[in-house]
Amino acid sequence: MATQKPKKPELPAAPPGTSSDDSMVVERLTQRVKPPQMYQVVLLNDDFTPMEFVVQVIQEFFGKDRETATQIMLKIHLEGKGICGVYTRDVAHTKVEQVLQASRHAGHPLQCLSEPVE
Ligand code: TYC
Repeated sequence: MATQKPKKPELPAAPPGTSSDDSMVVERLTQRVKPPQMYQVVLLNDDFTPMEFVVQVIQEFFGKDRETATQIMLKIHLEGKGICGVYTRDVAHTKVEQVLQASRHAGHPLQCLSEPVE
């Protein structure tokens, strides 16, 4: 008599989302992510930093053209503070550090901060 291959016992079909053996079942879930919290970078007015320096800072670090930079600088001068740009947290933090370093290097007391957008 020929040797017979042992037969695997038949298992009932596993219900959807489960597995009848040890393999892993990965369900495809629709991933919904919230947009990141954004941060606005704000410059504060002071009585000492030259207007021209502020305009150059806004152009260099916030990518504004000269006219827009001048408008933002004048708003800060008249109202006490103004938003120069809105970024994700780490980018906003880096902008603040860059502005503060450039200001200290030039010997100006210009203040810059970032805060979460509502
Ligand atoms: N008030 C400054 C002046 O009269 C100009 C200035 C504008 C300073 C904006 C800071 O964030 C600032 N020279």
